[in-house]
Amino acid sequence: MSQPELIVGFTEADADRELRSDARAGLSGTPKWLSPKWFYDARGSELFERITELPEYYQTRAEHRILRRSAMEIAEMTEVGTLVELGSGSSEKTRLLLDAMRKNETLEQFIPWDVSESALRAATDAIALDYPEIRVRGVVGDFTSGLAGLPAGSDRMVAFLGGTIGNLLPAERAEFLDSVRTALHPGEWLLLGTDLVKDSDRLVRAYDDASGVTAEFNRNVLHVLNRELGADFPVEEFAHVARWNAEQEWIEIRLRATRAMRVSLRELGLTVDFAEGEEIGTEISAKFRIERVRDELDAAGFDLHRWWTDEAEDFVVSLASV
Ligand code: AVJ
Repeated sequence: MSQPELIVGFTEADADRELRSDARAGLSGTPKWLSPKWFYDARGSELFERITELPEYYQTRAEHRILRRSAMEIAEMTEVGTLVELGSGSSEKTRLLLDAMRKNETLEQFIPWDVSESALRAATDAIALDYPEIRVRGVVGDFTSGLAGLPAGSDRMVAFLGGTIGNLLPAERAEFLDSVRTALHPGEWLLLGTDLVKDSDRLVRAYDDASGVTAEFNRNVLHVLNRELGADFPVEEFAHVARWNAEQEWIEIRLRATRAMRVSLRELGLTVDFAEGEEIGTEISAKFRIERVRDELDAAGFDLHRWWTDEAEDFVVSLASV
């Protein structure tokens, strides 16, 4: 087995600098806002893994079913030599694609790309062990700010699964899709997973589960600020809020201060006042209709070739090319 390579384009120090500037900007303005990317320290990543197993959180299972059914077809249609996976995390579902591409004997390298160096190391080691004939090169980086540094190639597929594109606002999505299209050559591919608009009660339950795991996941961002920035958020005094925004067709996750309070962020020399009931936005998770997926891909210069949904039409995986 060849040793997996790791290209570090984003260090702990970069992450720290970005957390500081995000926290300062997000907590000084109105309404208050913290980016969902700060959920994912070790505990946050573990809580997210637990979310994927909740009865209410259908997305991961739906996407898995879709890929189980379509992976061979995807491999045959695209015959790529390089698979790039953005936000790869544990790369579990990617194995379905790797297995199909291996059967097809075209795949030469796998490039998982993630901001978390620790998650990436674990994933690259595991994949390199199980797929010894594939070259594994991990990239540590924040792909939302562009794909500059994407290893060159001419027969690549970028996979962005899990519905994570829903965390971006429409303008950010357009910019992101444009940067992916710019990084790719004609004939190369994008495989995109998006959650679909559905009954709002089901959506809200998926983000406000009965056992409270999502609430813990949401509050975890305050633990991150307490630890990394010497803040003194009384974490348990923030309530988890999940709301369906019918106009924008996205779920909004927030943390609501249950009393008036003043919080200090020692490392930033910043104090932040909260009114009772004041909320911090921590995430949007946009839900799509297939026409919108097509329109946004089209606007970014992609051609949608095929898409697959699960039986309940909860989720869609789309295959597009430049
Ligand atoms: C990892 C961004 C796809 O939006 O459903 C799960 C994160 N937040 N529960 C999502 C999440 C609350 C998740 N993504």
